[in-house]
Amino acid sequence: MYQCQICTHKIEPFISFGRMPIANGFLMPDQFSEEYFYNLKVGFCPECEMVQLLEFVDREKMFHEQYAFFSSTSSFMARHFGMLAEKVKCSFLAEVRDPFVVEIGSNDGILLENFARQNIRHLGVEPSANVAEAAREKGVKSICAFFDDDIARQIASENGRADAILAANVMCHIPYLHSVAAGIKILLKPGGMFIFEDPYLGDIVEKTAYDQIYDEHAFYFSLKSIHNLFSQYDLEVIHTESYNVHGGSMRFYISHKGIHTPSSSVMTQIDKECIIGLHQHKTYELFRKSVEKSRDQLKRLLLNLKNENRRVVGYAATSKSTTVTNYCGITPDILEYMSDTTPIKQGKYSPGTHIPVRTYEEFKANYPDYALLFGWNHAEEIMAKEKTFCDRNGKWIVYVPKVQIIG
Ligand code: JHZ
Ligand code: SAH
Repeated sequence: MYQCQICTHKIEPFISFGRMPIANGFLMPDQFSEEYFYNLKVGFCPECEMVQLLEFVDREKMFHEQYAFFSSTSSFMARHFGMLAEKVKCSFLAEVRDPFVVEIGSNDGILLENFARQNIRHLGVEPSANVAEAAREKGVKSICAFFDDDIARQIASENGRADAILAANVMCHIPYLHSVAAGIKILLKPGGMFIFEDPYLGDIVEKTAYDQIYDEHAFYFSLKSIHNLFSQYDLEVIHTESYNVHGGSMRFYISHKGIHTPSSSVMTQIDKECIIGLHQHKTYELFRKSVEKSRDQLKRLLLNLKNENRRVVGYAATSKSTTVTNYCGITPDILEYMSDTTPIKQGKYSPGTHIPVRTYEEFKANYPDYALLFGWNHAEEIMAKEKTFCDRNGKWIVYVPKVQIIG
């Protein structure tokens, strides 16, 4: 029996992907024999409505001094975070004397650099030492730590409380969310705002985006599940916004209870969640069926192309690709290599399936017949810069929201 991380109620499992390696655990051949695996399974809590992993990987195995994901690999994301920073400055810092901004999971400083550049007091809390160092090189103040209520207390006593606490694509990574919520309660000024965004459960379900499910993503948030958690700490969701980044994300604005009147977006979103059925187990059973169908179609397509002797390579060695390659059985005889712009991944092999990761230059120098778009969430950015690939008859294979060939 599995217990909910949030409310301890019994969880209803609904999908299992089998044995999985660490999504960002790109490795060298001498490490193949000691590769770590866990069981990737997801369940739904009928009590507090939180969708969550059933087995967790130790955080130190995922986030460390060799962390492979650098946020600044996407120029679209840099622009997205530039706009978030402007919004925070105009809406929440403009009236404050000497404001202070804290970011949880600040990575290479993609968001905080927008505050550092204007000498706004800021602090990033980032446990992966290599990306934290990259942020420091840009002038972003970063401490190397996992955020929790102890760190919150320490930051508040050393710097005072924060006017804004920001967190992008990190809240869903933290299994011990009670400690995080308690930390927010401690660190946030009475009139301050906690703003965070993560891939949205509604988008994952509606688009069959099963590759968002991997070790780092402990939770898949709905507004209802977020409301149920934070209301226990006298914190309330006062506004939500949807963005199309990372395949569909939800931004939550949270403040101390009773300070702001919630906007109409909150009730509208709760109603939408009821219509999609995010509160019902049967929605997740249907999701599982769609995932299995998607896997079978992708596998069949790739095997057909192999039989026709077509060259197929992966485009972007994303974390998400680890779920797809392992779950669908995509091996080096099917996929020649994966091209990626991140130096730390290049020359290594993909987790579990051991497909070589090569440079982007290699892709450009000798275009394949097909590119399997593992970075489908960046399709607009990627397709805009890969016009030559299409002009030379190259075709894209995408699998979200459905398996199809484009081009
Ligand atoms: P991208 C990571 O997921 C991990 P990933 C994490 N768990 C999460 O939630 C999100 O980020 C926020 C490559 N790339 O952004 C670079 C190209 O090669 O979808 C990166 O290796 N060419 C924290 O890994 C990878 O894609 C390109 O043109 O699924 C990043 O993939 C672009 C744009 C990217 O995140
Ligand atoms: N905010 C960036 C980075 C997301 S990657 C963006 O949206 O692109 C997630 C980051 O959170 C990683 O750099 C990881 O090291 C960090 N992280 C993981 N657990 C954390 C925790 N408990 N506290 C703070 N950061 C954490």
